[in-house]
Parts: sequence; C-alpha cells; structure tokens
Amino acid sequence: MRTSDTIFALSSGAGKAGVAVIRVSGPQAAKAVERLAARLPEPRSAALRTFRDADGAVLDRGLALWFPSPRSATGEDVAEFHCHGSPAVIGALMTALSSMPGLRPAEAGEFTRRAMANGRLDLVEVEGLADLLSARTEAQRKLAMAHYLGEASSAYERWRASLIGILGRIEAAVDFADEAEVVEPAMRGAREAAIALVSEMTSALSEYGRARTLRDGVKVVLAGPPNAGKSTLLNLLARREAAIVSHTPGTTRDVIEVMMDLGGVPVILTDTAGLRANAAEEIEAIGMGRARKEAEQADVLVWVTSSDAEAGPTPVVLPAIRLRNKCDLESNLSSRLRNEEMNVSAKSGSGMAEFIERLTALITQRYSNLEHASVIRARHEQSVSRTVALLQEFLADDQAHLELTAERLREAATVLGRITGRIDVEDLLDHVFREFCIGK
Ligand SMILES: Nc1nc2c(ncn2[C@@H]2O[C@H](COP(=O)(O)OP(=O)(O)O)[C@@H](O)[C@H]2O)c(=O)[nH]1
Ligand SMILES: [Mg+2]
Repeated sequence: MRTSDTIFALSSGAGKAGVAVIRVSGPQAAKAVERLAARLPEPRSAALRTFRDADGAVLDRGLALWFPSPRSATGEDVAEFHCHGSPAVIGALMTALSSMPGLRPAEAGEFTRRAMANGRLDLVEVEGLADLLSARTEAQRKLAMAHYLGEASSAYERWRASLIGILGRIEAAVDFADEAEVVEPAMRGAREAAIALVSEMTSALSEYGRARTLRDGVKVVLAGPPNAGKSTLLNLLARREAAIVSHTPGTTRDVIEVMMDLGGVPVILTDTAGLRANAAEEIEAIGMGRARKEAEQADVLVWVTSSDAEAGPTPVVLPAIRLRNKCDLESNLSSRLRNEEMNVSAKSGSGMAEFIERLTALITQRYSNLEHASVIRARHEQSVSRTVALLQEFLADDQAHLELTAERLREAATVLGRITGRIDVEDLLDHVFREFCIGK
C-alpha cells in the first residue's frame, strides 16, 4: 500500500443533496485545507470557509474540518469539506483537489484499509462497518453496529486469551512432566477452562445460522395449491402488483421475490407456482419443481389453501403458518378450520392484520435478538468450529499426546487471532511465555 499518497473521495452519496462530504486522508491533507480553505481550522472543530481554486476563484462556501493524526478515522491526517451537494459543486472541489501535488482519488475501501493498517479498526470491525453501510433494517443495523463497535472482537480476543491460558498450562505440564505437584493442578485447570470455553463457543456457534439469515434476509415462502390466492397475498403484503394474479390456475410459473421489513427484520417474501398432483404441461412442471425447492429452503413456510382451490399435495416441510384464504366465500368459518389454520381473505382484507401480526411475531422472536452474536460469517464459523473440535479432542484425549495437543491448540489460537486480524505468531509466543511463568 502506498500510504505516502494522500487520497480523497466523495464520502456522501452521489446525486443531488443538501450537503456533500469530501474526505481527504494522508500527509498532504493539511496542505489541501490551506489551499482550498485558506487555513487550518482548530483540530476536530468545524470552521465556515470559502473554498477557492488555485487562481482564487470562489468554488463554494462550506465547512472545513481538520483531524490531525492519529485521532482520525484513518489514523492519518484527515480533512473534511462539507460543501453544497450538487454535482457541479462536488465536481469543482474534486477538480481542485486532483490538481494538487501528491493527491489522488481513493480506491474503493481505501480509507477503511488505512484505518485497519493503522490499528483504528480490526477485521471484524471492518466487516461490521461494511454491514452497517448496507444495513436495510433495524435488526441488521443493531447487529452491524455491535460488530463495528468491537463487541464481537472482544469476544474473540477473550476466547483467544482463554485458549492461550489453557495452552500455557499444558506446556507447563509437558515441561514439568516429572513433578506431579505441577502437572496435576495445571491439567485440572486446563480441562476446566477448556470445558468452559467449549460451552461458550458452542453457544455462539448455535446462533450462526440465524445470524447469517438476518444478514441475507429471512426467506418467507408462500406455497400451496394453484388458485388459492398466493399471488394476491404477495401483492397485498408488498403493496404493489409484483405478481400476476389470475383465476387461471398455473398463472405463476416462476419464483417471485419482494423485499420487506417486518418488525425490523429483512424479509424476502417469495411467491411460487401452485403445487398440484399433475402439471398440465412442461413449463408448469418446471415451475412446480422450483416451488418445491423454495418451500424446502424456506426459513418460514406459509401454506396457503382456499375452499375453491383443489386440495393440493401435503406440504413438503412443516409450515410455520397455514392460511385458509378466500374466507369471504365461506359462510360457516369456524367449523371449516382445520389444524391451526388461520382464516383470511386477500380480497376483503379480513384476517390479514392477524396474519401479519403472527408472521411478524414469529420472525422477530427468531431473528431480532441477535445483536450480541459474534459468529456471523462463514470464516468466523470455520475458525470457531475448528477451535471447538481441537478442544474437544484435547478433553477426550486426556494426557496421552500432550505435546501434539499443545501444538494444535497453538495453531487454533492463531486461527482465532486471524478472525480479528490482530495477531501474529510473536504476539502469541509472548503470551504463552508469560502464562508459563505465572503457572510456574
Ligand atoms: N373471493 C376471493 N377471491 C380471491 C381471494 N384471493 C384471491 N382471489 C382470486 O383467486 C384467483 C387466484 O388468485 P391468485 O392470487 O392468482 O392465486 P395463486 O394461484 O395461488 O397465486 C384470482 O382470481 C383472485 O382474484 C380472496 O380472498 N377471495
Ligand atoms: Mg400465483
């Protein structure tokens, strides 16, 4: 990385806006402020300035901010210009900055990369920042925020410290194998700590599936026989005509998805082709194949039937909610309800509020309490699972191959340290040595 370069970029969204923010980071940041805004403001406070180009022509009037290294977003000298948010003003300021020696436009993610290189953020916090920038719903924002603010990193650091403690005790037992008064308490301590760590990590791993779903969106699938009103329901929930509705059975042939926010949780509401015993033709059969697959992969399956639709097959997987639609056509409702069905009418709207309430409650119960989850990405899951497996091996193996165990746990500590990216082997050996001395 060429950290000697000074980089600049539009940090706010492109397009027309009241205010735009242009950020500069690197050794020439102070010069950039002096050239564009006459002189440096007080550190970390805003100053109203007239921005001028090299010839002294006025470009805009706005705020200049100055964050001297190291207390800045990137850890380098950083300046911010808050200007009017039109393409012309932004363009004029960017042109003025490009013409200054030593300045160049930033590459994607370069500010964050520098922040990490300067120890302002670790890798998990960077991931949290990326998630925060793409968060669409409240539950996603909370999860991303906790990662960005270092909550998950602390968990990983704590686990790694505990693993290193276990390792130190095992190494003491290896080095003083002849001295029972060292070996026994060291091994007892190692086992107790390993049991506690396995339990904590296993509980964190158990949240992984749900956390991943929360990041991607919860898949709610509407499935059932043709003509039951699935597409009508989707359109009603999405408040737009996303799917074609028709009384001709088999109208929906492909999978249709709409994004929704239910109680702060992102939901991918999915409409599917109706399922019946015999497809009329090949395209319907393909649609039914896709519908079955969607139903199997659903996080929440909503099974829709109606009095005038054919009975249809039994659901492929257990539905979370069963709807009996078109209750407006039925006179005696309650007697016709079977196994926990809810009566609704997509046409009259009857029962819809209750259905949405139930769906929202089900989803928020499952997915909105995950802001303390640490294991939320595949790479976290792999490293933590591997550490658990190695610890379990140690617990099962007892004292037979202690040296080999120590070697593998050392490897596991490195693997865990890589999750936050804050570890190298020297650091690890230091810790081990310190622990060893204390143990002795
Ligand atoms: N009476 C009545 N008709 C409905 C209701 N919901 C949908 N329909 C009608 O049922 C037919 C099939 O609806 P559609 O949404 O295409 O069913 P799908 O095949 O399950 O997607 C259409 O003519 C809809 O207008 C309802 O609640 N009551
Ligand atoms: Mg349909």
